[in-house]
Amino acid sequence: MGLDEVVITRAIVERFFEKLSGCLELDVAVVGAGPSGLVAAQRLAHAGRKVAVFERKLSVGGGMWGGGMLFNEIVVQDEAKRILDEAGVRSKPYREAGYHTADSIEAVSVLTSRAVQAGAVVFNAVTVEDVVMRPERVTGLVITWTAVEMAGLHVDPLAVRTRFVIDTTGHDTEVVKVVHRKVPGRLLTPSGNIDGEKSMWSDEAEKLTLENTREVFPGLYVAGMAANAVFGGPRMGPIFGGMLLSGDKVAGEILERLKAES
Ligand code: 48H
Ligand code: FE2
Repeated sequence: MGLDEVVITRAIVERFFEKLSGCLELDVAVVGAGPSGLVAAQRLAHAGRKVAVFERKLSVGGGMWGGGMLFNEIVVQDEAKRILDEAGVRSKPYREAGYHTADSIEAVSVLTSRAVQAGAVVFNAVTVEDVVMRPERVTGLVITWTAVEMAGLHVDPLAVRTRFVIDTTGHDTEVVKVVHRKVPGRLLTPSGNIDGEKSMWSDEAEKLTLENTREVFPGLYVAGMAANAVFGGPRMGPIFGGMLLSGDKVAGEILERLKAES
């Protein structure tokens, strides 16, 4: 059989657009494919929900590839080890009780493969630049190619509709920032504003990450590092248990909401 460049091209174009048009109306849109976003997407998709993940970079995994300061091992605490176990990420107990380590490359690749195989569709190199709002609720996302953003081209974006959005964009908490800019003072934080991330305090930060994983504006949840950045919690350093547990928690809460609202 002779290979035909145009058949190859048509196959890519058709399959991509099938995938994209299948994701224009979602149950949940996850913004950012770091550890918290990947875990949330996996759990939601596994429960049969229509989920897409939009990731600005070409690669998924966010800040997990580099472990701590590029030493490619991650640490998780006892409470979070079950998430690595359930996904099939191997970990080793450290000699101090309560700490476990895992290879960060294995952690990213296995969590990604679980999410995708559960049915979450990942769109890489796509940046979320705005939200769709009906006055009192976030009802969609405004997306563009990261390449367009990088080149500074004046190109109008496209939109997807979704019942819930999860901001898992990490330290920059980009979706919440957009909403805050459009409707200042109206976030569901104590101040109504973005309270800002505090300095490192691992123990407190890991607890608060879970507490801060919640709805921050109708239709918009925040999870992972973004949760502390929005609600004024400290950073935790390179311990990833809170990120995994936060992704798991936000998925559980949204599954309840979807059930209640349908
Ligand atoms: C599309 C976007 C956009 C956008 C950003 O930072 P992440 O790894 O996120 P988390 O919260 O799952 O994990 C945080 C962790 O990596 C970390 O930084 C920790 C634990 N720090 C502790 C400390 O003390 O520093 O991933 C976020 C992802 C990235 O891949 C971004 O490229 C992506 O979101 N992203 N994608 N549209 N507007 N903004
Ligand atoms: Fe970080």
